[in-house]
Amino acid sequence: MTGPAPLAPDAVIRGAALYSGLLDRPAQEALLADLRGVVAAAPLFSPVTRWGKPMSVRMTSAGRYGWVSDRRGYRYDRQHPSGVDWPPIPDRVLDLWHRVTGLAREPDCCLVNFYEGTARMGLHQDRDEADFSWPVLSVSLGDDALFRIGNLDRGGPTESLWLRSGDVLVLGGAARLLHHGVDRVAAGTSTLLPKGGRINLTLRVVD
Ligand SMILES: O=C(O)CCC(=O)C(=O)O
Ligand SMILES: [Mn+2]
Repeated sequence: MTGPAPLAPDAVIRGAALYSGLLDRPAQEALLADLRGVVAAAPLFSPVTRWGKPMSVRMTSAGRYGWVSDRRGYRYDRQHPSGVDWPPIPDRVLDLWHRVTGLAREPDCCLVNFYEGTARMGLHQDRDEADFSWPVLSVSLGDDALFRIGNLDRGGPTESLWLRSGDVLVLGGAARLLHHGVDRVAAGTSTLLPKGGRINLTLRVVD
């Protein structure tokens, strides 16, 4: 691993590194403009679980791989469900990854999660990647989200924190495989998205 040293976090919660307000409003707006381009090339879709249950989050991806879930299960795919390649990860997103992680290696996937209304994400581990020594970096944009972080096993005590627009969270090292999820999004807490809601970007090295 080469490159500049990783950035020092503002807080560490169960080993997860939190960079509060790392992106100021102009940086958030610039990222949002980039994401509009991603969504134009690879529209948001509503994934279903292996059991056919719709997920409440709509999603798309950028990069060599995108994360998809359907009746065939969860996996990384080279193409959007429509059959088109995923658009490239915007340079601004890659710059943020390099700046925060200090890694020279680029992420393969930038998952874009869009939370509207009562959308949430149940406790899970990110474990569809080949090598868990690479960190996962996530960016929050828009309304505040109540994020829950737990343990390597499914049960046990958890801690909750509010992720706000411009916050960056890194799950790396011993925290890489911690269970985590989003219990709810607080409508009207941000003016970034004209119609409200929350966008989460999750950057991962896949293979
Ligand atoms: O929305 C978030 O903050 C978390 C998203 C997440 O955990 C995931 O997409 O795997
Ligand atoms: Mn996750």
